[in-house]
Amino acid sequence: MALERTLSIIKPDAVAKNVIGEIYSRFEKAGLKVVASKMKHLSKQEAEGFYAVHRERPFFAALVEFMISGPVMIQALQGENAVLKHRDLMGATNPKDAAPGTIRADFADSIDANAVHGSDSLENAAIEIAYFFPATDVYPR
Ligand code: RTP
Ligand code: MG
Repeated sequence: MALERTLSIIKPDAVAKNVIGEIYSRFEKAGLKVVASKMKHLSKQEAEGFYAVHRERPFFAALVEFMISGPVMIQALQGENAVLKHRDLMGATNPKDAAPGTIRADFADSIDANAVHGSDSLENAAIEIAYFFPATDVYPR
């Protein structure tokens, strides 16, 4: 197994529910370490740029509006197999399909307000971490 980094976002719905600590605890118990972190209320331009791969999808406008509806908590996580491990902790995109005990099963209300984001590949993880954090803000450097 390889030591990887992945990007995690606790979305506005979960920040509003006051479960940042609960979600961080799940990361830590699974062996994922927070190596960069910040709270931010994204601008429309930042959210559109982050989800640019979905620009042509029918849900794009709703996704961007949701992501700018309140502050988010953004973190880089590091650990063995971090990308897949984090996706497993998150659960399926639609909380109706998310396995019991996953973050989305426990905290997401709908496919739109689905509590968390996680990078879907090692390649995208590097791009997404760099989108929010200069290399000097990820530890160890
Ligand atoms: P994320 O990028 O947020 O971690 O979620 P994901 O990989 O599980 O899902 P993705 O396909 O990348 O979609 C990004 C976000 O768009 C919303 N979505 N809505 N209405 C729909 O059919 C639909 N499909 C996707 C979700 O909020 C999803 O998290
Ligand atoms: Mg995705």
